[in-house]
Amino acid sequence: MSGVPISISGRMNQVQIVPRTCVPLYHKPAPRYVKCGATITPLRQIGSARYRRGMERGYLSSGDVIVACATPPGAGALALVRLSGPGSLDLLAGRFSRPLAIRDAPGHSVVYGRILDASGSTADEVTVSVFRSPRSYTGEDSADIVCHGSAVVVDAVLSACESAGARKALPGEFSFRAFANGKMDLARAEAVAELARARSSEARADALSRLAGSLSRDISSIRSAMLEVLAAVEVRLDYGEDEVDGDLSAEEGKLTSLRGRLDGLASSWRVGRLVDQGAVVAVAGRTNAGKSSLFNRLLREERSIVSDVHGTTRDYIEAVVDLGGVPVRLFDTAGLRESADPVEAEGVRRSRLVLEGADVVLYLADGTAGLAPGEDPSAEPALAGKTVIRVWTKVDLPDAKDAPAGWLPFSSLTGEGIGTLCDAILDGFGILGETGGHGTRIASERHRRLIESSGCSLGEAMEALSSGLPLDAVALDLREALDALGELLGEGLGDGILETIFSGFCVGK
Ligand SMILES: Nc1nc2c(ncn2[C@@H]2O[C@H](COP(=O)(O)OP(=O)(O)OP(=O)(O)O)[C@@H](O)[C@H]2O)c(=O)[nH]1
Ligand SMILES: [Mg+2]
Repeated sequence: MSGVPISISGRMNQVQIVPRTCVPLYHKPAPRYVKCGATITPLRQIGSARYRRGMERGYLSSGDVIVACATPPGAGALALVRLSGPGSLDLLAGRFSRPLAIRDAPGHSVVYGRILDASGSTADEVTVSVFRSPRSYTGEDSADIVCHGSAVVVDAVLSACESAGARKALPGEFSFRAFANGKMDLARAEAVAELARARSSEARADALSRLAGSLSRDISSIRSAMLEVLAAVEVRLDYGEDEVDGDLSAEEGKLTSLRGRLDGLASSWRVGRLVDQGAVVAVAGRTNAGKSSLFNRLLREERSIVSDVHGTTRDYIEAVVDLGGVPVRLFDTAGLRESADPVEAEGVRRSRLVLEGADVVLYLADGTAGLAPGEDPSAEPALAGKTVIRVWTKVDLPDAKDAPAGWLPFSSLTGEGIGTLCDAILDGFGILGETGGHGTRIASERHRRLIESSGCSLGEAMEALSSGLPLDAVALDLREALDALGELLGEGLGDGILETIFSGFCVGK
């Protein structure tokens, strides 16, 4: 191939190099194309071949040593300063009381000593975990320095490293390097950030599963199966349908099942997003219905003022609570009534805005007073189209009436009905029966968009196939479906998009 200009063919297979003259979209020499196209490129090749070049052009240059504190700012017993890059261990040795101990340390070993500043004075006593390329998080030589946890100590250790030539790492730059060096695909790198910000046990479990590769494996297996179908289509394109045995009905069946898998992943986003980012639950109802009492009961603290005076809560109050593993932003609101008092009326207006933005609304009615004439949550404009759970409160009181059908009996005083209420809320999120033993879930908007786009292209391929359109069109749709999945794993993305994704990570990750 020497002397022939080359290009990287479609995004489906990143490192497949073909003469530029062969590039036209669906007229490739079949035997070679099918053979190469049916192979999934190892991640290592994707990272090193393409993105290293991209990085050198971008603001995240890969040749230098980077340093950052990986633990949160503020006082703590210990802090972790992370150093990575070619030559990072030599650089550290130059600022260490026992330079040979660092230089000679094997990978995955711990060295004790002192970090020295530029003038040779001790910055801190530390332990250093030494990692050698490629067996490190970033794939480069790197060191995790555990120092004492005060901000001034961390600054002194950082300054010592910077004075030796390291530069401050950008947000997510360690993970970017891990991705660029083929240590993980983009979906797994994103899971690192999700894990770092996980706010509930469910979010942690989901992120851990994605970090372990559950999503990447699902996507890769869908992609392999799609490539097989594409190969079958391409063979017929190149040799003519008459010259190839059998028809494509088996492939049609495969596409239907792949579409189902993609739809399943896409629909897991609703719950995945709630688990990752939290859900909004608002408590609504007329004044004195028992809203603040229920709010406090769910929080297990006396947060909102409770009194028998109608209109006690005048503004909305927000708190975060873990409900069945889901982080929930819970809102107590002002009782819904017409008021001549401008302050209360403003509180009601704001509360209605909260209701409009809620994922689930608990609408409370005082079980002792019963429903007021004309009281009907489905007639409340702020609740239109909402998931509304009707709660019949104060059922511990002797004068409480029986809960009407569709209303959940509840007492903030005794806790009666709280289990059913929590289940109803989770059910409202679509989570009940999902927790525990669920398959892979996605939480990222980017993943949802790409999976939906892939499913959409696959649907078009199926339609083209069943309606007897030329196979060229089927192949084109299949490639688009494959491209979207490749993009999810980080293939074919420009520097700008990658930098945007990684800049959302914490510094030190
Ligand atoms: N026995 C009993 N009393 C309750 C219960 N829930 C609320 N109450 C009483 O009902 C009165 C009103 O309760 P709140 O929680 O302040 O009602 P609210 O809906 O927040 O009222 P506003 O803020 O005025 O809209 C208080 O005296 C509470 O102690 C309950 O489950 N059992
Ligand atoms: Mg209240």
